Amino acid sequence: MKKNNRIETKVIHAGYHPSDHAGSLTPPLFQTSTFSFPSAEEGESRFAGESEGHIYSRLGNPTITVLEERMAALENGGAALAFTSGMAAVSAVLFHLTKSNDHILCSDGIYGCTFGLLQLLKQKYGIDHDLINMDDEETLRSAIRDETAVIYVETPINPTMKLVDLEMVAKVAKEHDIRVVVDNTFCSPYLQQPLALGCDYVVHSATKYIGGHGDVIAGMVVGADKAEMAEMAASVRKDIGGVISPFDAWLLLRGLKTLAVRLDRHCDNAEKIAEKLKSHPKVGKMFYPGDEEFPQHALAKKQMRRPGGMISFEVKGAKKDAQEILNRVQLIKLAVSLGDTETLIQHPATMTHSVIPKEEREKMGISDTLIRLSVGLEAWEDIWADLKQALDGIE
Ligand code: LCS
Repeated sequence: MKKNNRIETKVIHAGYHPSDHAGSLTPPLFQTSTFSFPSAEEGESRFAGESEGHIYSRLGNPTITVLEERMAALENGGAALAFTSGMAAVSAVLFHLTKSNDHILCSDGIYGCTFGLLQLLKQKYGIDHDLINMDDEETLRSAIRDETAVIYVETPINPTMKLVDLEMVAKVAKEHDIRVVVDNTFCSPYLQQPLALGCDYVVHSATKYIGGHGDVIAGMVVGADKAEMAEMAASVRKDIGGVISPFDAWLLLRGLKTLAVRLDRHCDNAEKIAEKLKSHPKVGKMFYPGDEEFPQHALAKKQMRRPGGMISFEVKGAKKDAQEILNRVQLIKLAVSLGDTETLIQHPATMTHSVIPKEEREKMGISDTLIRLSVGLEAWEDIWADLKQALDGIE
């Protein structure tokens, strides 16, 4: 396959050659834990890294390799590693890049379990962190310490949809020799490519848009530098061991084939739903990068191909009104997760971000009336009809 193929083509072909596998059109599922060696000498040379054959599926498996090569191609990275969950991917990259007493700078909003992981790193290894508003270059510069090893960014931030200017962050980080890790879960490589903007690592909860069908928990790390990724494979991934299962890798490869088609439809539907939500009398503030009044609309246009399928909004009223909307939807499913074919709705303050203390949560912009919607692939008219009846039903 040509390296300069478009992403719509790469999602289908990158990293796989049918001729390597008896012409099988789709990558075969190597559902095996181990690989037999033709001789003791060959076993010795594989363990010594002198020959290329497989050893054991925690160290490498042909189905997983296709997924990793495909994701590296999609993010324009040097190499990728697949993990058993998004959190396994996030923790692997942070273990890889930090040591005791280092410091991590974070965007002022992150997924609840990533927040939990940062507390754990602090308690156990003295790795401190600060969550800061990265809107302004000077604020970012002044928050950097001698011990800062990583800048960790979500953009859009889950669930407030705030954006971080990746080109600016990468530029500042380079001046200080700090690695930038971007959680690209909300966009997928189809909508945003952090490595092309100068960042060093991308992580994904592949559970979301990469898989796309709500049937797998998985994670990915893609690194710009192939040698650094090889080190990570040989240490953190091998010895902490959160490797994806071959079957889950196969499901992700199947999901990825339709990434571009799905994301376009997610974006089309979200555009329609946002337009309707904005003029509904029960809706207060809406947070959607595609909205012309969204404070970072220009940045969205600069670094995202399209605004994505996620919308958050505040309900006029109190927590009980937000909960009532969640109780009234029928077609839309009341569930955490996102990026699935089904439209999902949830209440971040009591669900995905409930582990974050209330005061900190409110600083991030997660109020008790905030609702997060992952717009699915159903007919947008049906999604809206359901949401409208739920909104109309509150006092
Ligand atoms: N990063 C982001 C931005 C996420 O939204 C999630 C999960 C993760 C990492 C962790 O991935 P996992 O281990 O679950 O594959 N986010 C969820 C959410 O918003 N609702 O349910 C899970």
